[in-house]
Amino acid sequence: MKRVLFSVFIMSLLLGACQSVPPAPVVPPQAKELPQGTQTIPGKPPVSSRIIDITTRNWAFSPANISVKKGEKVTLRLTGESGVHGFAVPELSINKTIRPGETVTVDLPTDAAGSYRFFCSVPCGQGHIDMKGEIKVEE
Ligand SMILES: [Cu+2]
Repeated sequence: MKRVLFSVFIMSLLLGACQSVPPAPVVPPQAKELPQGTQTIPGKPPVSSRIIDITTRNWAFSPANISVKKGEKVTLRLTGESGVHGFAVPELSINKTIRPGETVTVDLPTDAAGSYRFFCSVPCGQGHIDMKGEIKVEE
């Protein structure tokens, strides 16, 4: 009788061991979508940057005065409302053209404190000369 019980015990162990456990569904790792304005540096975790929205229209930038902190990660998001305009910051090697309905992003270098003038670099009509502004990078 003991033998029978022992056999049943062994059989139940074997059956239990053979029971297949359904494998956990493997979800393919998908490229995580990073929020807009996120900058990635190889080997470093992504850093979110502050997005500053600027609209371009006949004949103004809005806002025309921008303040950022030195070393801050900043992305300018330029959206065209009317007219074709340029956004030029020669000291920061930035020169972009923005058309109506178009959005152009540009990472703003903030490694050096100072005041940087920007202006429209596309001849756009009578108010062209008034299209200017200033970026302040503060310590
Ligand atoms: Cu212009």
